[in-house]
This record gives sequence, structure tokens and C-alpha cells, in this order.
Amino acid sequence: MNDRQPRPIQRVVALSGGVGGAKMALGLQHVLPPGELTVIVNTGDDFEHLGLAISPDLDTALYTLAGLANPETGWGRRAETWTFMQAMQDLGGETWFRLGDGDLALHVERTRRLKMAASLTEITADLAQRLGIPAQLLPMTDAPVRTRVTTDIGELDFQDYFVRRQCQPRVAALRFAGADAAAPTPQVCAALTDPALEAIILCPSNPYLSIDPILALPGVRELLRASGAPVIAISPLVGGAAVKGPTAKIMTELGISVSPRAVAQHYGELLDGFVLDARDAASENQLTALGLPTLVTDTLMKTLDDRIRLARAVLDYARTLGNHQEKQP
Ligand code: FO1
Repeated sequence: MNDRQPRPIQRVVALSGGVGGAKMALGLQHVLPPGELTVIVNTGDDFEHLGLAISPDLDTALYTLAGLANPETGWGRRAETWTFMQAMQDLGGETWFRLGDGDLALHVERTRRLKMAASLTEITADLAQRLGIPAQLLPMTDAPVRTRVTTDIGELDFQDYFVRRQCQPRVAALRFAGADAAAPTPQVCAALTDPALEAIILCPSNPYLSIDPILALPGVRELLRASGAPVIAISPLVGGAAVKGPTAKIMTELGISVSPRAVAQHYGELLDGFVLDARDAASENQLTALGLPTLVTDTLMKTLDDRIRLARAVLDYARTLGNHQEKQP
């Protein structure tokens, strides 16, 4: 590399949840040196099911970053077998939440270790290491936080809403039970206060379901604002629709316009930059009118190369934003 080109960005933190976030994290993992990427993952989707402690967003991140994820669904394992689920069905057990045989081992082992008083952070770090994942994978907190969805048929647990009822009920409100009493882990705080940190990426996850639980933890917003690293959000919408999942439906039901501008306004003062999909280039001026620097690029991530390309584009963009002054409180 000639000396005219500035040194590539090294130390990055990504906030992620769900399938879209994990894809972005994989692209970043491929672009950054081992150990330079930290992924802070939503645990608001976690629940106990069949007596097992299940952390779907952590598992989607683990499988995706280890190259084990089911390429069709984005969650669970590739080349999975379903003997356990079939046996459960024959016994009249609950099969609405699909647990493949290999995936089941992870839930059984996590449950066993939690019962032995290991923390979710410790368990996740050990599993990531065993799976050969070069990134640091951090649950947002080790305390219980549960997303509750207020709908036209009452308040639902997250996976009941998301999986069992396939996001059909109309959403009136979301809350993250336990968030006020929870705290970002020391590892999360250390990652966000690292003086070497050069970019913080809000992945193209569902802002309301996957990123908000992380931001709801006391102190996290302050840590993001106090960081010298630019905070950049990737639009989860392409062409006025979500790439995957209920983002657009939830925005409509919450009375929020389904637009990248609305997403940018939702994150508000946290942002130093926004990444807009090229198909929505016409709305770039709505973002710059907010005073928000915006990168317009192809954000669809169908292939690994797409993820790597987007990661490179976002990090190159982060470098142009440079260090930002501490935001107005
Ligand atoms: N999502 C579904 O739509 N159906 C399922 O049966 C399902 C099972 C499942 C098992 C393990 C796991 O880690 C994730 C699973 N998911 C399933 C996805 C999960 O509900 C969502 O990915 C997150 O909770 C929201 O991002």
C-alpha cells in the first residue's frame, strides 16, 4: 500500500441482531484482522423453551460467523437433521419453534453451563473460540432482557409473536422487560470505550426489535455518544421494504413512515453517518437535510462477496468521517 492511502480501519464494533446483522458482521469479519471486530448481539429475543435457554440472535451470529448457518433461513444450521423434532411431534410435543438436531446440542450445552453458573458472556466466548470465530462475540448483557410485543391480541412474548404467529398480530408497542435493571457487560463497555476504536456500525438489523434492546440498556447510548469513533447505521430498508422480517410492517403499525429517513431519525443524535441503498438514492437529500452524511451504495447482501464489498465500503466511508467531536448531550 503506498503511503498516500491512509491506513485501513482496524478496530470496529458492530451492534447486531437477527439474520441481516449477522450477514453484515460476516462481511466485516472477512475484511478486518482477527480479533479487531467485536459484535455486540441482542439478547432480547432469548427465551426458555422445552426447558432450554435459547438465544436466537447469539446463535445466528455464531453459526453465520463460523460458516455453519443454514443459507436458506439464515438461522439454525446448514445440513441439519430433524430426528428430534419428528420425535417431539410423534409425542405431541411443541414443534412450532424448529430445533434441528445439531442446533439442539447447542441449546442443551448452553443450558447446562448456565445451570453451572457460567455467564452468557463466558459461554459465548468459549463457543466462538471452539467454532474458530476470529471476531469477539458479546451478548449485550448477562442479565435477563425480554422483548415483549403489545399487539391487538394482547402482549406477546417475542418468539410467540415472531415465530409462532409469524408476525401477523398488529403491533401497538414494544418494551424490553428487564432492560432498566440490566447493564451492558464489562466486556461491552470495554469494547465501546476502547481508545483504538475506529468505527461503530449499527448493522442492517430491525432497528425496533434488534438494535433498540441494546440501546435500551442503561449507559449504552452515552457510551456511543462519548466514543471518538463515528457511529454509522446501515439502512435495513431497500426500496421501501425490509430485506427480511417485519421491519416495514412494524413501522407502519407504529405509525412511522417506512423510509430510511424515519430510521435515521429513530437513531437520532447517535449517528455520524448513514448508509443508504442505491435503489433509494432519490431519498438521499432527505437524509442530508437532517445534516446526516450519507453513503449511497448497494446494500443487498445475497452472496459472501456482497457482504465483504459492503463491509469495505462502510469502513472506507467511516474513515472519511474521521473522529467526531463528542455529540451534544
Ligand atoms: N425462526 C422462525 O421463523 N421459525 C423457527 O422455527 C425458528 C427456529 C429457530 C431456532 C433457533 C434459532 O437460533 C433461531 C430460530 N428462528 C426461527 C429464528 C429466530 O426466531 C429469529 O431469528 C430471531 O429471534 C429474530 O431475529
